[in-house]
Amino acid sequence: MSDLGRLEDLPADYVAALRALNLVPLWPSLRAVMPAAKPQPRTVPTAWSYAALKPLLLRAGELTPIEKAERRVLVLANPGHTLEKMQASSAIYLGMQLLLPGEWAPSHRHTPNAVRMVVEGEGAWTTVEGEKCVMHRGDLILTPTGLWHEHGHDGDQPVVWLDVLDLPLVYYLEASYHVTGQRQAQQAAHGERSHLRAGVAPTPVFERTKRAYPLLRYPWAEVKAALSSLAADQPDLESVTVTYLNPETGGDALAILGFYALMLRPGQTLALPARSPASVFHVVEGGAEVKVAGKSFTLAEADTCCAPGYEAVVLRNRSSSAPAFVFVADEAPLHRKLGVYEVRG
Ligand code: 1HN
Repeated sequence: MSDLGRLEDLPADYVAALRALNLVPLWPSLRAVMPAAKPQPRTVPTAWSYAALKPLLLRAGELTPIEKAERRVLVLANPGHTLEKMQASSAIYLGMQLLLPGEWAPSHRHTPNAVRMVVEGEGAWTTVEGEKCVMHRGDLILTPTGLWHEHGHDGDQPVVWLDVLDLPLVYYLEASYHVTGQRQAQQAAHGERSHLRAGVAPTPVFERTKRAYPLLRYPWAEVKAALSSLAADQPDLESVTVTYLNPETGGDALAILGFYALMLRPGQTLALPARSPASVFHVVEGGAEVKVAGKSFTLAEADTCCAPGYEAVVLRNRSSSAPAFVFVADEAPLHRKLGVYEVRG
């Protein structure tokens, strides 16, 4: 590969004349915007210990009332992007949110898509377009783009959940904004009652408009049961993984980020191929070791880490007697839609 001309090789008056007309020569920057063979991601492998962050999150509960925070969140920021950018990867935002008993995080809607993975505590709920979604540990609750949502808490202990949003991407697109609203009236209809039976889905014949997101709450008990059955039915299956789907379209639950749950059998080591999307791993039950790009993280229950794209990831169950369950988020739906999705052996 030939060396390309540098900016310093050009006469200063020429560069100044270009700049005055808002013009830039491509060749000095061509290799930076399109590196050879593989991107050079800013995203660095990073892990966040729940035990370490929890006291700081609880302290936020003392320091800042919910009225002053709206959403009381500590952002899991990737230092490779600089902390101020508040991103875990180029498209993924992660945050740990605290809601205390009796608190209410007011209704709003916004363009970024969000999901919540419940980490700890009972008694909280999220209302999405009037549908009350109770929050138990491990449940996944969607708040898709444009839908009203608010959080409340009728229990007596702090509740913490992991927020995963496509905020960095939507912000980059200059498409990020929110609208605040009134407290929602809660309706009886529940997508999870009618949409959670695998194999059949409600089929509107006369309805002109379908809800784009018919299922908003994916209870952990159901997901865990699916993984456990899959593992028992297929003893030789290496990757015991399920995808959170839209039950009416069969497509990904949300348009930009993908969500999955995987089970590591006792003692199992699972080598995932290098794929173009960045990904996030959050331990729901058990303990796991994650190796990526020369880094190794020992994760306990409720710990979270992120991995850049284009790197192989090795997951290992730290227990030889119990399965481990891991929630995964990645940028695969986005990469597929853009045509840049790759798996590299
Ligand atoms: C948001 O609306 C929530 O509704 C949580 O709980 C985190 C981070 C950035 C922008 C909006 C929520 C958020 C957020």
